[in-house]
Parts: sequence; structure tokens; C-alpha cells
Amino acid sequence: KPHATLIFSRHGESQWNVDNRFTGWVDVDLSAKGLGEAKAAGGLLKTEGIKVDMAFTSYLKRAIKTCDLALEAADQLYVPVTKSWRLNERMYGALTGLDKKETVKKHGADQVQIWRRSFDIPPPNIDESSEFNPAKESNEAARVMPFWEETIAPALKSGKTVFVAAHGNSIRAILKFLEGISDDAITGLEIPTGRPLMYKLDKDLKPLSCDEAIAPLKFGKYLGNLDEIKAAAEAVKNQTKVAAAPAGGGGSDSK
Ligand code: DG2
Repeated sequence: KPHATLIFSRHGESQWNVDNRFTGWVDVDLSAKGLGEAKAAGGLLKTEGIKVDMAFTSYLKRAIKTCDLALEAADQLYVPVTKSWRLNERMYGALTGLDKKETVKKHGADQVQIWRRSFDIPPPNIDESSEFNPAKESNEAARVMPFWEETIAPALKSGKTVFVAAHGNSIRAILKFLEGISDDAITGLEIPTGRPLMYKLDKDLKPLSCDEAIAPLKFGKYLGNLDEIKAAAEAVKNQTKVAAAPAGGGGSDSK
């Protein structure tokens, strides 16, 4: 009954994920743990008997290496891989390189949550003179969805099995569309590193139902141990959790 299969994986843990710094378009490498996560993701594809037809990744080495290591562990290094800047991470602008918790202390948790997870409000623009300035598009939907429309969706319509190794926010942009997640609910979706997330799709690319989806997802099935995956997603949320009262006074509605 499924017409096509789509598997996402956020890249394995990067060195700046370890350091808890906003990374965005900085080309940071995988940590030792991240290398292991990428291989484990490929091991799960193999265990599940998934044969990938084509793979897509970003222009950033943490995703490119994850793609290669996963395909190698799945014993499918022959799979053609297409790279696109459109699958890059959210451009973190002036936040690039900053410590996530220090940023919360300075600007407050609510503002930082908007910058990290809002679907249409980008972080503050990067300074022209910043060492991290690539002067590019920062809105996920405008950046990522043309690649979905023009490249990934046609492959799926022709019944292929597709693997996408990318980033928290570029994967989130596609999931919002695929699952029909509201602007509000999308801010609560956290994607752990190196965990394959599989969709079975019909001919119109509507996802088929899945009983094991983790809210707010309704259709995606994570491969591997669900308790571990929930804990890893929670850890991403906690990257900006600080004990102190929010900065700037007001809006101290703590959830
Ligand atoms: C992280 C995500 O991107 O950070 O740019 O700091 O997925 O490439 O590790 P990734 C970054 P958050 O959006 O989770 O803060």
C-alpha cells in the first residue's frame, strides 16, 4: 500500500552541540559521539531492511558526514547523494557562535524560543562584518520548500525510498508541511541528533498513519528505542533551560 518511503535524520551530535553554541551555517564537525550516532542511524536502516534509492543532504559537513556514515553502516554507499544549501540549518544570524544559555540570560527564554523555533520569525540579522556572515536566506520555508517541491517530492512521487540527512530546523520545515503541523505546535517539535524518522507515503505523498508517533508528530516513526529518543528530544529543549528568572523583567510565565 505505501507508494514511497522517506527517512529523515538530523546529523549526529556536532562539536558546537556539545559546547551548546548556536551553530547555524558554521561548518562545525561531528563530535566522537556524533560519529557513533550517524553509524547507528545507518545500522537501523540495515536492521529494518530499508534499501535507499537516493539521499539528500546539506552543504554542511556535519550532515554530509552523517549521510555518508549512515549509508556506509547500511552497506549502501553506492546510493547517489545530492547536496543543497536549501537543506542547511537555520541561519542563526547575530546569535551564531553564542552560548545558548547565556543568550537566554540576556534576552529571556520566550524571545530565544521564538528565535530557535518560530516558523517565520528569523533571529536578528548578522553583522556585516561578522566572521560568520554568509549573507544568505534565513527563512526556513522560503529556503527549504523549493528543494522539497523541485527535487525530493518528484523522487517520492516516482515511488523511491529517500533518505534526507539534514538539520533540526531544515527537517522541521519539511515536517511542518508533511504533517500539517500548526504554526503554534511546530515550536514544540524537537528533533534529536542521529535518529532515523521514517514516513510511508501514498501516491499523493500523504503520510500513512502510524501508532507510535511522538507528539506533536502524528505520522512519523522513529527507528530505535523510543524512550531514548524522547529523552534525547527533551535534552534539545533543555539546551536553553536556565534556572534563573528571565531577563528583561515581565513575561515570566514559566512552563
Ligand atoms: C543547531 C540547532 O543546529 O540548534 O544551529 O545550533 O541541527 O545543525 O545542530 P544543528 C544550531 P537549535 O535550533 O536546536 O538551538
